[in-house]
Amino acid sequence: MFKTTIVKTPGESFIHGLTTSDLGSPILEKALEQHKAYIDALKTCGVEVTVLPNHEDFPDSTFVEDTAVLTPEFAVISNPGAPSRNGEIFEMEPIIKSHYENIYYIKSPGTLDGGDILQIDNHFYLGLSERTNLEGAEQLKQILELEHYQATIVQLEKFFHLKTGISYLGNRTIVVAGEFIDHPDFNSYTKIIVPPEEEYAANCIRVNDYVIIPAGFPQTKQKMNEAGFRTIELDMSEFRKLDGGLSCLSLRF
Ligand code: CIR
Repeated sequence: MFKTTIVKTPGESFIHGLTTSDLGSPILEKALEQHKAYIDALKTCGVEVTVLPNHEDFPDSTFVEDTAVLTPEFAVISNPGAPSRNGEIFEMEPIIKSHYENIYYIKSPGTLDGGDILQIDNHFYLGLSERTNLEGAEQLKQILELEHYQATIVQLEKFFHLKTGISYLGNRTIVVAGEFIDHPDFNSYTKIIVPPEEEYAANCIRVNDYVIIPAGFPQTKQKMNEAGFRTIELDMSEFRKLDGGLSCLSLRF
């Protein structure tokens, strides 16, 4: 069960955030509405939501997930791999300190984005991506093993972040797309397979009794519902334009 979440309002500079997509510039007003709906959905799931104000120096800082890895016992402040995002951790650190006593740090030359870290029960999967390097992943692996978790490092082929292509729903069930559908590291789980045309729906979040999914992906939604998961759909169009998904917009613990 999650009790608490942290989100951060997009600022005016949000429209200049990093992207690899060709979906056009986000519309700020729409992004703000979608962000409000996201907060409402989290509240429906029964969690407290701490809303941090926008910070104009950091266009991507609404994607708070990348700044930390949180567990019930300890927090790890990440070291985001994009230079324009690295300073986001300094604003997040005091907030995390207000919730945790046991805090670790990923240190340079290690880099790590929270979007590359997937927890499945007591096992973490650490993606190596454009943002998370081997040094960063190995630092986190050591921390996790010290804290009695298991950790597996996974090399990404095409996905932006690990969680762009895989999510954990609970009950040993994962949602997988693209390179993760037949990936040997994930073969022991029950899989909900996302078809190529719905790939964006592979990033979804289980929050207590619900799975929050992006709107507009009916096949994936149906498969989740048939597997017994209750879904809440949210329009994510403006965050998608900046390579952002549902998990990126919150820290959950
Ligand atoms: C970036 O390039 O860093 C942002 N535009 C998107 C970050 C998405 N975060 C995530 O998947 N955890």
